[in-house]
Amino acid sequence: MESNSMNPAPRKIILDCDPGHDDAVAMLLAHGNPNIELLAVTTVVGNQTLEKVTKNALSVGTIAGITGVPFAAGCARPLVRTIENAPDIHGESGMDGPAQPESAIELDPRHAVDLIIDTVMAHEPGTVTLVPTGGLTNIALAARKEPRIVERVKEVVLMGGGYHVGNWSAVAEFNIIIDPEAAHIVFNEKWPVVMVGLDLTHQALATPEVVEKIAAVGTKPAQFVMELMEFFTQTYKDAQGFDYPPVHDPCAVAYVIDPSIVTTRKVPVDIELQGTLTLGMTVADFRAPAPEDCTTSVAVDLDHEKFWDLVTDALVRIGEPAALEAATAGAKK
Ligand SMILES: [Ca+2]
Repeated sequence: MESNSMNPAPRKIILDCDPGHDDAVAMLLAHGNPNIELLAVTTVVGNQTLEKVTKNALSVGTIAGITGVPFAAGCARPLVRTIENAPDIHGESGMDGPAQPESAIELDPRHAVDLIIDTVMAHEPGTVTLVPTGGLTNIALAARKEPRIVERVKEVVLMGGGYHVGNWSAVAEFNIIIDPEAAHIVFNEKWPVVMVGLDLTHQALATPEVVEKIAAVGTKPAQFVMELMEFFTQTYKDAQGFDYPPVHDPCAVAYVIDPSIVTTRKVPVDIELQGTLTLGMTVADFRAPAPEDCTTSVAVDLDHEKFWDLVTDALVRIGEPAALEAATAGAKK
């Protein structure tokens, strides 16, 4: 029933990310889609160190031409575990492949956790959606530091987990296993959680057809995405045997834009913290219909064509951002 044209007001989101090739696409989609109002971008250790992913986030913001949106750095390590990064997938910089422009964006002085809390508390209850596309450290700490955000947040639409599949272990996905205690906090709070996991994102493959469509946009941001996909294709082939890379993170943004693109199923989900083989598993209990008070649901099926059309459309709308021109000119001097 939902469609782009029927959405009356843009959905307000905070993107909490660890760019990251697919985080970059998520940010471009969020910025370029008229049904999303990007309130803040926050970063968290994950695909690379906090310092690197924060630098990458500012670069992507510059490439996208994002202005007037605060960017803040968050947690530099998980709550309990030691730091685990993913250079085999994202390279040494966390976003290897394309050249990065000088950042035209200045970092907000606040800690990401405080920016998340401030932003949620400053808006009407039920209007702000959190979209975490990295480990859940910042989100968990925000819920602990200011518990009132839990009932104010509209929903948490996160990329992470998988109910039938893992990628960092046989049964656990990277964003969850790098900080399982944080994930445990987020999944067990009373806010609605939509888990956009590997079951869904492994359907979001950047096929040659997709890359061709993006190339046809013909702008610098589109060229940037193509170069990201080129690198991502190679590492996903080498590290995980994929023919085409699954572009995980924008799937969560796409669900917020148009829920008809992603079908979901309500099911209790909890996080394994004790398992010797199953640490960080998102355990979904499908044995019976979900109880009335169940707050978690999982993404099941993706409309591949509509999804990539949204990404392409966002790039068309972004065009050639003036801020990028300025930053590129500055870098040449
Ligand atoms: Ca990510």
